[in-house]
Amino acid sequence: HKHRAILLWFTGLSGSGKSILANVLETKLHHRNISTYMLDGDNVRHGLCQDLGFSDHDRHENIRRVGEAARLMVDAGVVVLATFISPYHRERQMVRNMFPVNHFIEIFVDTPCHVCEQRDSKGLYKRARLGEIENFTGISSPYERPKQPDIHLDGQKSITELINQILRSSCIEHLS
Ligand code: GGZ
Repeated sequence: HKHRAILLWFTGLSGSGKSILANVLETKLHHRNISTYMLDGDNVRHGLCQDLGFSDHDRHENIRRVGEAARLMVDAGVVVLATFISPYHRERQMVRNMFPVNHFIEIFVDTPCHVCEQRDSKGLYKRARLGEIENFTGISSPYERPKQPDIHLDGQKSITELINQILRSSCIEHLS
């Protein structure tokens, strides 16, 4: 059974919930026999982008390479789930423009910075406050909120609720 191949682009702050949502969604897609691939900081910043840090210039290059890699995978028929902070409009637009209309789905995981900082699952916000991490998004580097995301999620709702919202949205419903 052939399904449509698209890129699901999760954007939001560190700790907003991008990874967990993409992981749970990926499992749901597998149950529908859809082949997927996850692109995230962990598998990309250690390889394809290991020469890049978190300056504006490096983030731009990070997102550009991820977009191009995703394009190859979508060409190959895979549904790609990408989870990157991608804090700037410009880069998100750049990736959108690499794809045909409706093949790039921007999913904004909208969790306020103070909530992410309270969660601080990796202790990064604390380190950023102490000045141990430079250019930390939300603390010492900006995050430009998407103005018209394809899917806008309230990151303070439960994972189950948010997954259902994603699955109900027309772009995902018509995948297979
Ligand atoms: C933001 C940083 C930084 C700085 C390290 N700013 O919670 P995490 O750990 O796993 O997610 C963050 C990840 C962000 O990488 P991205 O490739 O998604 O960023 S971007 O899209 O802007 O290129 C965080 C960790 O890397 N991290 N330093 N200064 N996040």
